[in-house]
Amino acid sequence: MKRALITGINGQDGSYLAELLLSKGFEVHGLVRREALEDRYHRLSNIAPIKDRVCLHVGSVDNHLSIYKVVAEVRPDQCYHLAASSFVSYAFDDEGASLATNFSSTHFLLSSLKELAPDCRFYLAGSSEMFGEPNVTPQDETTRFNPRSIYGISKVASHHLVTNYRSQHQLFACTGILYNHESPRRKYEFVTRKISSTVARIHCGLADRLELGNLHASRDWGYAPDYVDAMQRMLEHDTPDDYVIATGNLHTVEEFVEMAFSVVSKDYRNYLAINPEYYRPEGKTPLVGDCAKSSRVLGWQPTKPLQAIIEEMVLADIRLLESKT
Ligand code: G4F
Repeated sequence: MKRALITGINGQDGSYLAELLLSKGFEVHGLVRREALEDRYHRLSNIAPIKDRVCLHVGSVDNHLSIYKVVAEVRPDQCYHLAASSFVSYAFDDEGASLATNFSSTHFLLSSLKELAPDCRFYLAGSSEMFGEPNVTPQDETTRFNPRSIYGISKVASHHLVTNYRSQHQLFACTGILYNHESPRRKYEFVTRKISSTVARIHCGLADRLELGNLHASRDWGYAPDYVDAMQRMLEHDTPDDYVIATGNLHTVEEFVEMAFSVVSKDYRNYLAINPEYYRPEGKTPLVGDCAKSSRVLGWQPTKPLQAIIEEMVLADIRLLESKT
């Protein structure tokens, strides 16, 4: 039986990936912090339905020794590095912590795998933020990186580690350059979940307004389960490489809001308020991806249109509220 190790296993992507790997017959291992084990209800909620089928290891991605020990114990065939400080800020606040965690953790994993499991296939969760302010649109694997956030910089630096371990140490290592991907498991600080959860609260009579920042910001939003499928395809392919994973469709935050309110048959203009506190300056060139290579080489395609993703998110948030009353 093949073994997979996932960092960030309880996150949106980690939990969908764990389910996918279990369905394919993998033995699934996850790295979690000690406090997550003590507070399973809140911190391990996404993997609650599969908790008896995954093997959790206590450790921290900030700590080389702890990574080394887990890799030594699991000796994985595939390793997915999804854990990261992932909120995007252009303010460069708390830059040391994000840089250190995102870059060092990639290094700790790659160096441990090289010593202990050199045949293990490695996936790094890269991001469209690596392109930051791109010089072309749409972006593909040949587009020059030009990050404008600490998060983007940390992912570009990590990606360079991946390509070096691939070429210098013959590790099967890939970076997936993933554009925004959403689901009912998205964390609340991201705009899509903020919108779906607030629409649900408004629908249930628990809120009367939705406060957002830049409504004209646009994103290429896809469906998280499709994106974890792409990760797995990368590691199952014959040769290691890097891939853009995106839908190629751009929508504004305002369009997303309108679609979310349409799920509960309400006019969004009656509820929307702008709060400059949430405003983030947009780049001049929109981040929208060209997934032709992943489609051609991996046979990957996005499966769910944005309206259907939004409907799933809003209905799930309504069910969540109703289950609490
Ligand atoms: O949902 P967001 O916070 O996601 P963002 O910054 O695009 O980052 C996400 O996707 C990246 C690409 O895959 C990942 F690398 C990253 O880790 C994360 O998963 O913001 C989306 C857009 C932004 O333009 C933001 O300015 O929504 C705009 N926005 C407008 N009002 C808001 C709000 N974003 C948030 N979080 N909250 C608002 O009230």
